[in-house]
Amino acid sequence: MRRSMFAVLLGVSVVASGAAQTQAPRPTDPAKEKRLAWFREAKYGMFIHWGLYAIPAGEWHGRRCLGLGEWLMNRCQVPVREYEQLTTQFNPTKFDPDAWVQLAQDAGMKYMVITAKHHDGFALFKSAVSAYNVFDATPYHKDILKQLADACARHGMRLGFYYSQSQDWHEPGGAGNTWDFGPDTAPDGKTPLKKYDDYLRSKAEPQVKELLTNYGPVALIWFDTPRMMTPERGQRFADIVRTLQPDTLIDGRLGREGDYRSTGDNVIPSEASAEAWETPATTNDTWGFRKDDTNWKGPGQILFKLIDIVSKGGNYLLNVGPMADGVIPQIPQENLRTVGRWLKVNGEAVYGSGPSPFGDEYGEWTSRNARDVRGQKLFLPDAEWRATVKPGRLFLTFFAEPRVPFEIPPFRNQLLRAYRLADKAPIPLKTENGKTSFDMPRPMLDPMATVVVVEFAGDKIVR
Ligand code: JFZ
Repeated sequence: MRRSMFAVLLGVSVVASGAAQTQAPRPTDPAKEKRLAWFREAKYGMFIHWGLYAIPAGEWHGRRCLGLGEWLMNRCQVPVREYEQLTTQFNPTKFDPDAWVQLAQDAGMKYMVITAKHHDGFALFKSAVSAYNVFDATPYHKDILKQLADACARHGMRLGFYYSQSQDWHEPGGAGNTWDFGPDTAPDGKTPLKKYDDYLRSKAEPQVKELLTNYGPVALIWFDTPRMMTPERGQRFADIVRTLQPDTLIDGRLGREGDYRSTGDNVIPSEASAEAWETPATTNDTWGFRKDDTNWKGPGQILFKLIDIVSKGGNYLLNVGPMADGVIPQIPQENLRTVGRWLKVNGEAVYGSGPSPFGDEYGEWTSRNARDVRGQKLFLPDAEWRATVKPGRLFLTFFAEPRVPFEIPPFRNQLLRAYRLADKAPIPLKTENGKTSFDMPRPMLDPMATVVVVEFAGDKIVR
């Protein structure tokens, strides 16, 4: 049974409509594959959503604004002239760029992506194009991105920039601010009613140029919510990126094809894909800090998602939302470090590893006629184990004690030996009737996740 290539799986169950489709492999673009090499190896990155919205932190003048913290201006329809006043309070004296990079490294993350400018239009960098930025408009009077870029360079960490190219609620020509500036488009949903191209040419495009000029090598630009971004408009950004830094990756939300695919937020597909892709995800239920959101994902949940994603060929871009003073909340820090300690011991199963050669371990379609809320057939995920591969080695990561004996799904290569990754303890393999199995020693060495390495003859698994 082949599942449709990018059927999505939202927590439990959302799957793309339509029957299973076999997607023809795309012709590979060698320049693109070269740009992507580090990304495919890295697997795990830190997303940082930080801006003026960290000050109100989900509450405006005593009123809760439900939804994502960084959407406060929109959700509470705060007029530009009022929201702008936050600049006078932005003074993150506890911001320590080295501490942020250290956290990412302790967590085992290999790249960082920070909001250079989110939908509210406020830039975390010194910009000659718009004074609505941290250097010119706040008492802090320092360039956040410059400090972070320097720290990343010192520690050998790759840095990318999120840039909201289309939505800019601060500018009359930008998309999204209907409460100050009226609707973006005519009822046809296409014809701009705003001076959208003027905004793109006078702010968004020159700011992206600044990002690619003033901060050293930029690992990637993370464009987002491509409202009104025709392929032509997207191409203008792509040209800027390629001209200034040909190695910089473009994410999947520019509005024109990028270097890799971005899934929906927190969405993990239900099966593997050979195409490069990334799941952007939250550690609680918001990106920008909210004081009332304490729904933190625990280390076990984070680790499962990471291995699940890697076993499907993707990357995990996991967010933290620093507070207004520049400090990342303590609980996600601890949770990330717990996963990082696991990765120190078991990282071979993750970094540079390819997707599972199997697929049945992801779960199965319901055999009953059950539907999800969207009326689509239900996928029932399994979370007992996941597989990743390197040449000659298969990594089986167990999140729960497997049945004894555990049967290795069949493949043609000769099996050589098995051992536990964390302490190299040998695990005897038993072959009976052409089926090979092993007994996981009990109790599991690490109840959060224990990796068994199976060595096989040859480079690639042949089923
Ligand atoms: C966007 C932003 O609006 C949000 O504030 C945050 O920055 C997030 C990472 O990206 O929100 C989206 C964009 C795309 C999808 C969902 C949320 N999507 O494709 O499902």
